[in-house]
Amino acid sequence: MKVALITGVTGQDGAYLAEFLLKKGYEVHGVKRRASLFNTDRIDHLYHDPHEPNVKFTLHYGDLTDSTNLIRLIQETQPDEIYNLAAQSHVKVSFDTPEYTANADGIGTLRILEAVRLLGLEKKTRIYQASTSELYGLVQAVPQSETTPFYPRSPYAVAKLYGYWIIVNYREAYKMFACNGILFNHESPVRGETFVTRKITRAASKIAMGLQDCLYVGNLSAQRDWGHAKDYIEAMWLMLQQDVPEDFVIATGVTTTVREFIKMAFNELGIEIEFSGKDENERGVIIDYDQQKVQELGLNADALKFGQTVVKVDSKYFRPTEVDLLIGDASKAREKLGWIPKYDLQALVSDMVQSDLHLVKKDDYLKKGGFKTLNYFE
Ligand code: NDP
Ligand code: GDR
Repeated sequence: MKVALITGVTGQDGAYLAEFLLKKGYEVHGVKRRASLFNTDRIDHLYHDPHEPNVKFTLHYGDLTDSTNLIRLIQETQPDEIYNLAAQSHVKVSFDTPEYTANADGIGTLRILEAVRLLGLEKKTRIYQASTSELYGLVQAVPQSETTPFYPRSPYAVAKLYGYWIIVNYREAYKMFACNGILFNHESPVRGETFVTRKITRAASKIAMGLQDCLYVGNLSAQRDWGHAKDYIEAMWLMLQQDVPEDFVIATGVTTTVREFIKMAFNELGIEIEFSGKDENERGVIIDYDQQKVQELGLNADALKFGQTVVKVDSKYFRPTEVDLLIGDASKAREKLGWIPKYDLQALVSDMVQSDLHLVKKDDYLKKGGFKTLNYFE
């Protein structure tokens, strides 16, 4: 039985990957951070009481900023594969916490490589590094492939650039099996709520139920190559099953603006949005809705008014330096890994909106039934 260690197991990708590896028969160890509240929502369905027999999924406390912790965890678990997914992963937040981001995302990668080396596991342990399309930053060429030059545009991307190159360096210097997956944006119903896609699908669902008036966003013209996380975690695993360690771009090859994503999300709910105005004055307005669909989905028709502004721009969401256009060329992954995504953008939007609508309806139902979140301070 193969043993995998996943850092960032409580995050979007960590949760999907843990589930995927457990289904493949792996023994999976996950690293979670200590928090003052439970932070394991995404993996609770995989967790079993450690007192039960044959438990295959174990959680350990840890942090990428703590070398001795990482050395001990790797020594205890002796992993065949390490998936380094842990990171301060929010690009905008990295401008507020640049030093921490460099420590966790950049030096954290080095700590893992050094731990494996110190323990003499270079020949046994294969390492996957969560690299990113943010490395391309300021557009040099499109579509972006493994050979496109990097030009990072945020403290996050600069930290990940260090992570990328230290993986390449240790592979060349010490013959370690270490790979960079240069993954373009990938989303899902469990995407963090402050990333733009999830922010949009949650807000559209709330607006359609009459529980929110307006969605405030930043740069509507940014273009991203959005795929589904379920497809992307499979590519991570495939990279570590090859004979030779290499870096791969993982992307759909289709790019879309934030503006268009918003339209698609509302459309999934039968609501048509039109944008007008420029820059900070741009806004999205309801111009039509499909009454039959609204009824079928159980939305709040009284809350939907023609001409109602449901999207506004707030400059606080702009970044000091932006990445305008990402579109990936995953030909190498297709040819060498046989990787082909199953979800297209429409299927992704649909999956996310349906899931958020379900959650919003559940909350609404509980509220109407007189239940509210327990407030200890009341
Ligand atoms: P998430 O933000 O959902 O998850 C990040 C995980 O890292 C969480 O489990 C978080 O813990 C953990 N973490 C953060 N800081 C530390 C630390 N100092 N020590 C230990 N754990 C830490 O990210 P995703 O799942 O979306 O992404 C996974 C990885 O892939 C990240 O490295 C990200 O940068 C990278 N990436 C993501 C892409 C995407 O589109 N999703 C595209 C390309 C790369 P907690 O739950 O406690 O916050
Ligand atoms: P990104 O994802 O920065 O690409 O990083 P995010 O969803 O945060 O932003 C995508 C684009 O949307 C624009 N945008 C907004 N973004 C957010 N978060 N909130 C808004 O209100 C908003 N309005 C417009 C942004 O300016 C940007 O252009 C993600 C993360 O998962 C990284 O960890 C990963 O490396 C990259 O994807 C690939």
